Amino acid sequence: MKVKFAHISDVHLGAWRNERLNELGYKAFKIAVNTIVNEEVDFVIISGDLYDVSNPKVEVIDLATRELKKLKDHEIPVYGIMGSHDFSPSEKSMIRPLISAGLFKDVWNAELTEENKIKLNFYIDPKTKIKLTGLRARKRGLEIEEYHILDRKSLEDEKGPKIFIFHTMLYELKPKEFKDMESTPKSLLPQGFEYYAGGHLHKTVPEKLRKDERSFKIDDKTKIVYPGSLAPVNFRELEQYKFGGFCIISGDIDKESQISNLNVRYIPIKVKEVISLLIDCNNKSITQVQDLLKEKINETNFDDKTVTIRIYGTLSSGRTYELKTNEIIQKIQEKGAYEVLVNKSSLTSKEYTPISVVVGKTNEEIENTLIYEHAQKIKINNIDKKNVENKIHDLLSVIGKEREEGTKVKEYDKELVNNFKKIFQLEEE
Ligand SMILES: [Mn+2]
Repeated sequence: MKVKFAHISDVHLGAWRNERLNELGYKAFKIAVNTIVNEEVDFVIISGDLYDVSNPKVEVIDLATRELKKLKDHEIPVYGIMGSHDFSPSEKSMIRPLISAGLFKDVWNAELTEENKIKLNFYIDPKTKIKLTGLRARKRGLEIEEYHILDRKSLEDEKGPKIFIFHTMLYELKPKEFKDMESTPKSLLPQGFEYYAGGHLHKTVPEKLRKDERSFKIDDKTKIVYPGSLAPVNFRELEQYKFGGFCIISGDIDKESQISNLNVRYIPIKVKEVISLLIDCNNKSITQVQDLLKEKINETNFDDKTVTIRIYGTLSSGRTYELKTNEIIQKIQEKGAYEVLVNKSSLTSKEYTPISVVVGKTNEEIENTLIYEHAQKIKINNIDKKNVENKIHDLLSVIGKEREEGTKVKEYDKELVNNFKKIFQLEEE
């Protein structure tokens, strides 16, 4: 039997605060859907995080509904599970209306057995008779404990071609740069499935899918696939990956002998070219960095490109805020860039040396020491050091105050701003 299906993951529609960058994500999803229609696949798998939050804004829900409807009109069913981002413990995920409308089939169908094990039931694709099941994610990787009580035997005993959909990092496949990400060992997955459709990891794994070959024959060692995010969803992904994509799996499955001969192919989606500048500030003065930036901006072609600029290192003199992000963005936009993102999170200055953290004391004492040391290093006109110290304490206590039950967000915000004004003796103009 010939089969062909698409595997998408981590779309994160609406993940950016910046609408121009969200547009790129929407476009990537539209391109993916059009490609899938043209490829005439039997079905689509979405292994979690279609949405960036469980209750996205109307534009996002509208777009997802419209695009999934296209697939339905072409009689291409969509199977999936909820990811860590679009799952809601109170069942208030906006994936629900998609399920109700028959645009998305949630294959997570679990029951608790008498032995306190989780038994997963299969859904059979009407056309190919492939059996699908999966384990949805929960917030903060809480689903990991469920792998330990998974009734693997019933899953492994099930006859016929099977696909397992999951949204969890597997320890053995974890790339170095994600070493702190929670994961579960591969051995906790049920064995004997034809394909394991992974989600959660935003990097494409196996990595060779993004290299020149972009396609390989699946064997026992390579049948767990993470396509990675469909489009970059944060600064780091834009800078490192530049683009996202999804997978198309095709080949033969022999239903009787359960021998499969499948091929996986990566489809990159490049909506806009991404250009990334790295500005090393180590041992440079503010003026030197400004000159360097000017030179780089002058010599680079930004036409209709998405631009990321990472400014990092330790300035020999000057303050980090003297490199004005807004001005940099404006200059590059004037040269025709589509959108510009500047990251200064790893920029420091020698004028602002690190502070020693004293161990072995209470949190409060450590906090007091840190604030004292900071205050000694900050120069603000007309405010003496003791006063700076007090103001930091005041600010922290204001920020630390939680909104009380019953007060509106607006009132809370107003109160916060009022308190700031009091601390800095600012008057409304
Ligand atoms: Mn994700």
